[in-house]
Amino acid sequence: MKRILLALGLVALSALSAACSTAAAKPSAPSGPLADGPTVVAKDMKFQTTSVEVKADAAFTLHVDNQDSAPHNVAIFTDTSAATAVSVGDIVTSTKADQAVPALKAGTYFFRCDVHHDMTGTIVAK
Ligand SMILES: [Cu+2]
Repeated sequence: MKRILLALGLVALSALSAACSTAAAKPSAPSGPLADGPTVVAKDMKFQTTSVEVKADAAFTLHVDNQDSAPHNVAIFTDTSAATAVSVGDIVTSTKADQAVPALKAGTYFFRCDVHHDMTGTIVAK
């Protein structure tokens, strides 16, 4: 009987963790060397940097400089529908953070703050 309860508990636990992992759709960070990338400044509840250019097909470090006392992050998506994330940075307040972004194929990407969806910008990979 104890064994059955234990098995049921494990099933419940794995179902729970599966549910959690779908909720947090955070893509994994790239491994290997990263090129030094651009800096995105957040200030006065806006991205002061709304368009950045990066090298295509090369993982890079995005520097996020949040000068606000409000929490911001940079979440990068394949397009403005924000359906498919390619990199989701940690939400930070009044500090700088480095974000490891996987190699992007040539194209235009959309980014926004997950806390304030009206804070948006564009990353162009060339
Ligand atoms: Cu924000």
